Amino acid sequence: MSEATTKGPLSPELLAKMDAYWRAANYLSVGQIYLKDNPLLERPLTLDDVKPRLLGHWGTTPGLNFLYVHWNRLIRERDLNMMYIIGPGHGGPGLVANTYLEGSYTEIYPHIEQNRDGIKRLFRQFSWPYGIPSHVAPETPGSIHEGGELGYSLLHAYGAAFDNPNLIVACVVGDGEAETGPLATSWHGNKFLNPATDGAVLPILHLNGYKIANPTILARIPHAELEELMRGYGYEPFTLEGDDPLVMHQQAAAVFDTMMDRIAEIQKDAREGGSTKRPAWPMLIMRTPKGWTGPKVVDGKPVEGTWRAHQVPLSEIFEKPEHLRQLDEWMRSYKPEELFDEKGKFREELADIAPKGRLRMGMNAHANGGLLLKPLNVPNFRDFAIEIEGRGQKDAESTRSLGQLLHAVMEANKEQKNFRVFGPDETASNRLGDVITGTGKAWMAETLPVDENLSETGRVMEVLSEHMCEGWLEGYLLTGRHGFFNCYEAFIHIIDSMVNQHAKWLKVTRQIPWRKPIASLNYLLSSLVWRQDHNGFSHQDPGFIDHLMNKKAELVRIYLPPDANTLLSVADHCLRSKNNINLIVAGKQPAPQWLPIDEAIAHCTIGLGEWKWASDENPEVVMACCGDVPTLETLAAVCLLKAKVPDLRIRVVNVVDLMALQPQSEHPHGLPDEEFDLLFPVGTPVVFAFHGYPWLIHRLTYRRHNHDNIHVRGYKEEGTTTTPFDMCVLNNIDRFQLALDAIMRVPRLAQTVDAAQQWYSEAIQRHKLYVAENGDDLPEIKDWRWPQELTR
Ligand SMILES: Cc1ncc(C[n+]2csc(CCOP(=O)(O)OP(=O)(O)O)c2C)c(N)n1
Ligand SMILES: [Mg+2]
Repeated sequence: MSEATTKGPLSPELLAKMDAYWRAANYLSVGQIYLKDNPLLERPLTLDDVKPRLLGHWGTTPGLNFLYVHWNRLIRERDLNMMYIIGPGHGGPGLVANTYLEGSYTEIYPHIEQNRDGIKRLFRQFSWPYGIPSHVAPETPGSIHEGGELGYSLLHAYGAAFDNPNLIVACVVGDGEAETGPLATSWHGNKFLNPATDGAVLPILHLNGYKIANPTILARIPHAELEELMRGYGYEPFTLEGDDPLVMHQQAAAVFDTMMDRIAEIQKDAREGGSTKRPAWPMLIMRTPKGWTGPKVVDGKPVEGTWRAHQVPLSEIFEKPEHLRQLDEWMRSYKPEELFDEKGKFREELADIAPKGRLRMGMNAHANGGLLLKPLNVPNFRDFAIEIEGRGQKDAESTRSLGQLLHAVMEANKEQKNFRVFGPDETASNRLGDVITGTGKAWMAETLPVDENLSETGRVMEVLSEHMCEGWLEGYLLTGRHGFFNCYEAFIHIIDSMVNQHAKWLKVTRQIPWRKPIASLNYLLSSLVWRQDHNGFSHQDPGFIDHLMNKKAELVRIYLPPDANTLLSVADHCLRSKNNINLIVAGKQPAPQWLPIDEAIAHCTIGLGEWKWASDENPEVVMACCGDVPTLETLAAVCLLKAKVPDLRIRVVNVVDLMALQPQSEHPHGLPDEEFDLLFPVGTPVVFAFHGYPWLIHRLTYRRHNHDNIHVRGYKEEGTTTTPFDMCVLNNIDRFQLALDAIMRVPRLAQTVDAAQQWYSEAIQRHKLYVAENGDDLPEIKDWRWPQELTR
């Protein structure tokens, strides 16, 4: 060893062991991509040893492995509680290799033994049918992050660090990943992280220079500019650059010691010195070659240090003998005989430098959040119920009651600090303001006297980025806590893709016995399509319901409570549930209140049911509704019908739990067919007013016996800035339309259809003229109340 390589904090012995450890991780990573046999290279490689399909990503992996070895040293020397999140999750083989070397993999999967057979199985299972995925995944010990879809690593890291003061979350951000919108905004997590009460996030920008086929932006701006960028985000940037492994180990050890010391100082200042300043947390820019230590040149073209190293650098093993030879040479360059004994066991003296027990990153309990999950204390939601005196006589903002419940939940969990509310600047606008009082909103940036409720210990997380809210909440849930996300209905689509990934994670974890259930991901969508009084078309889109509906039935719950008491009951249920994605859609505008709390609870428990107080025996038509505005319009339509055809027998059915409409075979909440048939008798027409796109109701009910008689009205993409009732008219979900629909569907009223159509046209014309002239809805519409004499 030259003097240059021995200079640094690592003793020559430790340096040699760390380098050998890193070589072992690299060896096992390459082996996973290529080999199905001959795992220790005890004979020259032949084509029979090589997998028929070469799948996986080499390029990012050596850098990730390098960091793992260094985290191991820091954990051992400083007794750290550390998690590792890798943004380029396609570096999966690296994390599998490292958790194998530290022993956690074998503990969780005993068939992957610490010997030749075990390594062979480890190699074979990777990217193999029914084996393990090529990315980090729920199957990977120590991971809370899939990383197949790039962009969310730093958000997950911050989410994990909130309220975990003793945790350090090391997070690798790919330089390509850093170009994504969600990642680009995530650097701002440091404006919300409190060094006294939260853990630390240690971002590593992995500047290997390339993506799949292109250079990365951040690798091609002057280094000083990149450092300025990071300083501008409020970090203290450190740099590590080079490609000589031994020199790099020493330099890395030195820089990580400095960074860890900085973190310790920052935390001490805040925890003992009482500093409330926003610190400049350290971050690292790590400039190393893509595919470091891999083949330098293949077929005459440079590979190491270029984008060509991204996936499988030698991809024509079966076509080109030279590739097989190069693979053999590459794998032997790691000197496997020095790393594994004759039985294939990782050599004791090398294994010994890894942390032990729960300190191993593959065994960190935070990465299996369900292990740490404490039940949420949910106070009695009946305390916030609205008194109902006469159906629909009193208006209330339903979400305001929910805000009171959420505030009480905050208070009840103040000690255990495991509940946060997330929202993109809309928590107050969504009438959930009560949750902000008391605890305040998290904020570590500057404040001015004009600000309200900003606090470094705030527990409501508000930032105008749906990506940040979603990513933080996911990280918070995945590490064993509880949360609630409120958002405008139209803009929740921004995180469609993120919820997809979370749904995949939950689906897979349900099949993995060692992954314990985590708290559900809860959404409240408010500021709904029907009531965009000053925003209009841009703010109108109920399609997130359809989006979630595609996910695995066992995961997804969708609720449309029609009033405050049903909302409270639904929210209570969601806050207590596990491993689900719960979507609640509820309006924030003053609206009539229908059900006393006991009735609300009973109604929500079944998920749908007849509102007997508004219904007749032996119905000739069923007026069904789902959502608060459709419920109002339906009841108003019943009232119109009663005036026009006093002896018409009508049943009102309200649906809170959309999933109950499906057959039981499709969803665990599905109503049994016999009960469905009692509610919607075969042959009886159903006029169904739905909050969202109408086709969804057909999709959910197409197997029901009475499906041919279900006629749905819903949002059909007619949006604008207009009056609330005119929105209904534009989409044909208004009370006049629903009443006309009923008349047109009831056979004995066939003779009256022409007259009813005439009546409908006149009513709509009157409405249109009035709205155009007065800029507001007709008083008889606006002030309409359910007539008490119609209550049975
Ligand atoms: C959101 C998203 N877009 C595109 C891809 C396809 N993709 C997979 S890897 C990759 C390049 C990643 O580059 P980088 O983050 O620099 O990772 P590394 O160089 O460490 O492999 C791309 C574009 C993806 N996985 N996710
Ligand atoms: Mg890259």
